Amino acid sequence: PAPRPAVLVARAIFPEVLDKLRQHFEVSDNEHDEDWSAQELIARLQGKAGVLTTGSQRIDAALLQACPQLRIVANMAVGFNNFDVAAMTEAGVVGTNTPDVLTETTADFGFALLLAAARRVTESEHFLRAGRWDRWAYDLFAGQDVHGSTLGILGMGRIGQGIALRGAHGFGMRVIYHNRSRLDPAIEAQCRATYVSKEALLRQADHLVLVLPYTPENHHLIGAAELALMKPTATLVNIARGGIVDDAALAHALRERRIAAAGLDVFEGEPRVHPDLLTVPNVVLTPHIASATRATRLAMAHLAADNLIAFLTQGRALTPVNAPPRLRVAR
Ligand code: 8YV
Repeated sequence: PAPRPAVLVARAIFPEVLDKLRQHFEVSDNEHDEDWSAQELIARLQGKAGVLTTGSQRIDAALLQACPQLRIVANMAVGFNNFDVAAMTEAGVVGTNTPDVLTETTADFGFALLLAAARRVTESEHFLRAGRWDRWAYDLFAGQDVHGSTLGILGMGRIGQGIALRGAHGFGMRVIYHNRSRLDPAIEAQCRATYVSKEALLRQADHLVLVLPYTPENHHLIGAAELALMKPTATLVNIARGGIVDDAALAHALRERRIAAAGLDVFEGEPRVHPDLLTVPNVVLTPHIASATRATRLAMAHLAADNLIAFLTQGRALTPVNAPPRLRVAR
């Protein structure tokens, strides 16, 4: 029989998913979830036909050239801004992501951050834990209403639509959105969402949720000028990617109360967080956990593994993000 392909699981992962991969491949893993440098990753990829990785490991032309046997990179994430897609396509390497399985969980979390920021949940909890709650007061942590307000969504893909559905049908919100392209009218009707320009979105939203992919064009899409267009009572939520928001400008706008509050799950240069964000009170900060329920992370891991299995045993990935005209051949 032909030797089994070798794959690398580059981050620690569910044992049952490793076991499944071991049924098909010679598997090397990262049991202790070490933070490998690009050089270490390249060293460990030698002789490997596939890799299961996450958004924190960059797949670029230099890596592809240094790993000539690599044929597929399976990201355990829907976002794939860690891929140089053009370089992968050029090299004949397939990239895959994990769409759909995390949509509802991530949309739920968008609302968790929106509600927590608008209603000042963590800020008031810190106050209580510090032993400072000694009386009722008419304006104690008075925040902004969510129900019946205007929900703005920037990026109306699967997760954006999940947020829109929750807002329109659960909270009676008026939904406006901006996207690269307008949605099909049937989907707009289902989400009760109206397409507006980016400027109108910024001006009209009471709560603005960012759910768009991070591309070079989207770097600092929300900076000082955009924040200045927003209502002073507005909330900004980022569950997309750090880098889409200029974190220094946001911290400044929050401190000056140019906007009321923010909820952030992603940061420029994470896991480091801009020090100014750590000291402003009106921001809810979470460590990139929007997809983190056990069930969803397990589904993501299985889908990433199934992509490796489908591609390396049958030549067809399940959820590819590119379609190289000439695939690398096994050697
Ligand atoms: C991942 C995410 O957990 O899917 C994405 O794009 O941001 C998260 O669900 C994270 O990127 C780790 O890969």
